[in-house]
Amino acid sequence: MVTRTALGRDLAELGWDERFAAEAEGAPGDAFPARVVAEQRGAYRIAGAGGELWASPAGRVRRAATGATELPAVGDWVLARARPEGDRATILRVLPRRSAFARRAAGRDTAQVVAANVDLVLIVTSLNRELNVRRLERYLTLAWNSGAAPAIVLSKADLCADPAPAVEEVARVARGVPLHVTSVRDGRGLDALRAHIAPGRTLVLLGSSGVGKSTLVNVIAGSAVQEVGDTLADDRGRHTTTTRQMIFVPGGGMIIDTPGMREVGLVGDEDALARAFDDVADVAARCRFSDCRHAGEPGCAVADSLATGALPAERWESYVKLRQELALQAERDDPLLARAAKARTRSVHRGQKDLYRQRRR
Ligand SMILES: Nc1nc2c(ncn2[C@@H]2O[C@H](COP(=O)(O)OP(=O)(O)OP(=O)(O)O)[C@@H](O)[C@H]2O)c(=O)[nH]1
Ligand SMILES: [Mg+2]
Ligand SMILES: [Zn+2]
Repeated sequence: MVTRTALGRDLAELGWDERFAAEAEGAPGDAFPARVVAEQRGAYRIAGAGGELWASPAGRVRRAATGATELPAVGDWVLARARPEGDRATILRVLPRRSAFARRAAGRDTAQVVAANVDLVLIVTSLNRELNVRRLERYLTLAWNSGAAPAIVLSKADLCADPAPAVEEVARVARGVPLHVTSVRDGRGLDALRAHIAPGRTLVLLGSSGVGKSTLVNVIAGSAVQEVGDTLADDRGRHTTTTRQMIFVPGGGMIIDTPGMREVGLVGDEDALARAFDDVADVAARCRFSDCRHAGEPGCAVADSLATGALPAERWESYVKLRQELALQAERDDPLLARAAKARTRSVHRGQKDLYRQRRR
């Protein structure tokens, strides 16, 4: 396997390590590892030891993918082979991901990987628009589900007279998650953000359109690599960035800039939810019955905490809503679960029919 050429970008700089190398073992001799740095309508820009080139997945890779999440995504490590033409490559295999931020795309039922093999998920929300903690809870659930650590950026602090109340509100729904208040106008919080960047490390910036993701990328990269929205369009969601793209920070480190998200559809499991709602999980753990459904059982700590206000009602309702959404999705995604659910309904119907029959007799 080719791991370095004369043109070479050090693979370790791109995030390659022994674990990926072990996954790549047994690859054909002419295959080389590369990282997906951009995606445009099914074509992938990959960066490897020999530089960058465009690549497309082998037919076999496309056919084997049972869903969109199995196709390459920005941040993925792939094994590729140069085509005879030389300037293009074929993706032979996507190496197992260490982390993946996925969500359900707008208007679609299927999950989509937004960024793969990231170390830190930076959720950006601006301080001059109405802060939406419910939306933030969704992002945090997805972030915990990704396998990467989350951090929150409250941007445009210069447009907010007093960020303190917002910071407090956010801290309540994001216990223990690093929180950065930033402004590119007065430079606030930027050094703390830069501290997350290191050679071989990958960050992804996520959030609504217009919150200043690309602006932060430019400031951190030290040059205008990404186009940003004009000031008039400020916060109106112009969707300036249209593709996901990995940017190399001079001195080492990578940032994936993403288009503003319209919808943050949930993907994940109970574990991710329990981490995003660790306060709720803590309370529920104190219920008398370990299988408490928090629906009027005696000794229910949730009911007690709601009564005293220790657990805010909105927080609990949000948790219940997201849990239902996840359960519904899990049923949709898992044919076995779906069949079980259908069988359940059928047996209920059958039971009802039997009941009617008995009554008629
Ligand atoms: N006042 C102020 N404006 C900012 C700040 N950061 C970004 N902006 C402005 O916000 C607008 C949108 O910034 P972008 O960086 O394009 O936002 P984005 O999140 O990348 O948006 P999409 O690419 O559409 O998802 C631009 O006019 C920026 O100049 C900030 O810290 N303070
Ligand atoms: Mg942008
Ligand atoms: Zn309970």
